[in-house]
Amino acid sequence: MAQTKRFFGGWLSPRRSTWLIRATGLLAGLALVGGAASANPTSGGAAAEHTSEAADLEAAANATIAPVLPCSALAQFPTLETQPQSGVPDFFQIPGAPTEISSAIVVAATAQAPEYCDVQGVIAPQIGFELKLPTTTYAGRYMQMGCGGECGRIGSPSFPACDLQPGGNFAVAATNDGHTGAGVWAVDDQLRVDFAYRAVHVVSVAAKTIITAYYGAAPQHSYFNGCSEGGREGLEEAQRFPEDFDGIAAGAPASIWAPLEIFQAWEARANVDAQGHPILTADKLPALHSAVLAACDGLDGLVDGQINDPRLCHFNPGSMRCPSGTDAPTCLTSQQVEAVRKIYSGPVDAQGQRLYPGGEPYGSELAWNGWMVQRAPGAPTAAESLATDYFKFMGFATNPPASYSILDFPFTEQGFNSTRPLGELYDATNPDLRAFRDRGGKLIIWQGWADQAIPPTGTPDYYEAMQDRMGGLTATQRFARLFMFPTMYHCAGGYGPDLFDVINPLVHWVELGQAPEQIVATQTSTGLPTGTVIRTRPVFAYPEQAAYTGSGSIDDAANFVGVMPSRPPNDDVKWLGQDLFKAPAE
Ligand SMILES: [Ca+2]
Repeated sequence: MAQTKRFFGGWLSPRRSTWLIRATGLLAGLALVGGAASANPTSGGAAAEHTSEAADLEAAANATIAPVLPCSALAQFPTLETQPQSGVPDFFQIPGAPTEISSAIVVAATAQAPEYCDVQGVIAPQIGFELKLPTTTYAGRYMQMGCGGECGRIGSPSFPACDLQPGGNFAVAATNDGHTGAGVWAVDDQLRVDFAYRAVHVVSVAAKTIITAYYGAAPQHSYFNGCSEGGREGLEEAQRFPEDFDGIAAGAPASIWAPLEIFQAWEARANVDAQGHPILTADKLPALHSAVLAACDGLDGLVDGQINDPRLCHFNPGSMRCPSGTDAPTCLTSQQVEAVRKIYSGPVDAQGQRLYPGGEPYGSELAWNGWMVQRAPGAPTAAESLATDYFKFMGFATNPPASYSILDFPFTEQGFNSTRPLGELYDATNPDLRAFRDRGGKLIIWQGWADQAIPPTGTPDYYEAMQDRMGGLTATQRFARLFMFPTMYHCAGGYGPDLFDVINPLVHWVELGQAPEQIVATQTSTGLPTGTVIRTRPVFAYPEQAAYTGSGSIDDAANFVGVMPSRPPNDDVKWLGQDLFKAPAE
């Protein structure tokens, strides 16, 4: 049993076998049910001992774990001084995570979700969460979903597919990070801490306790999956609470949080004239994007409508300048040329020192609509809203006056340093992941090279710091891998292949020991998985690059191979916050 064994097209690690032994041991007592067990009832009971080992493995792999409690037994209302039901622990006594469960009801199966016990609760002081516990299809795995923006709402967690649990489902949870709405909540110091890192941690603690009570056993494997703010949460977990999750997928992490708000303020300011009017308008973006592609597509060695590494591009917006006294959607006014330069540059002070490790990446132009370019006249942009909320309510120990606006933020070294004290709370930039690595944790970081919301250059910059701290690229890749998707915008969408799955690679890595070498991204006619496939393209573990073999369609991933650059890329960006990528006390 301790040997690695092939089954279901995959490989079992000794660790996985341990799970199987434990799961098989539960067969009689906990009524394991599932696809294989249903098809062959004898494999679902004590007779499993008499089947061949392969059949045993197959049955256990497909097995699901049934609850040992009715769903409604999980509800607890400490405020009403009701005692927990018999056999249910008092969730209010969870160390560091006093929990009230206000609702626990069974929700019927739909086309998108299995039947599940819907648990809604609060962890003190006011961390809201929802935990969905499959009633008949739970397969022993827990997955916690990340949030977006500054959170403030519980995004109803969905049930992701995973080929190691055919017919089975994760228990899934999500949290509002301890507050509702935007901005004003952050006047409370405890709520700042809960948002920064505590909420995700205590929800994982409470969820595992509830799972243990409901199914009679703790989850065998725990995962975290998030993008943007959720990517930051994933890195916070790996850095601060390495025991919480076995596998973490951190997409487009907003991990250099405080400086990122300076970036947002800069982008918003870059596109407003002295009278407060927008400079660059949405009608200019298609021509700008086309001009950038024409200038930079081929720099990666293949003219395919993709800029594989925008750092190679040096597009001059002045090349699009309209003839004097004219204006058209196909050209930029002189004022627009200057605004576009600032947008690509990202925040700098008067001496040219960077206040963030990057600006808008070349290729991202079409996604600027709504970000720092107004979707409609007078509509607030995302960059302005995020930066305003942050500097008014979250960014300083003492909030500025109510009249404060991003026009008041000085793009100076002093201005940068003024964000440091609270940045220590929110930033997830510690490269020392030894504790996470040593307990067997696996980390997939990913981002789009055309991310309009978080400049993608900051992510390889952090990954390089991680390599420096963790013993180099090879040693780091044993537990943490980075995937950069060339044409992808922020967390979703893009001007090329932007659909991919990160769950299966993560689960396979954690449970089967299969480190992901590549992730194939797909582009479809509609941008949805149901559309007609236009292109597939592999993305290799950074810094390996996809290279065309020279024959066959460039729209078929099969015609690309991974090539390591002859020299390792230098991902260090010179900027004022380089010291943030050091472990505390280093
Ligand atoms: Ca190209």
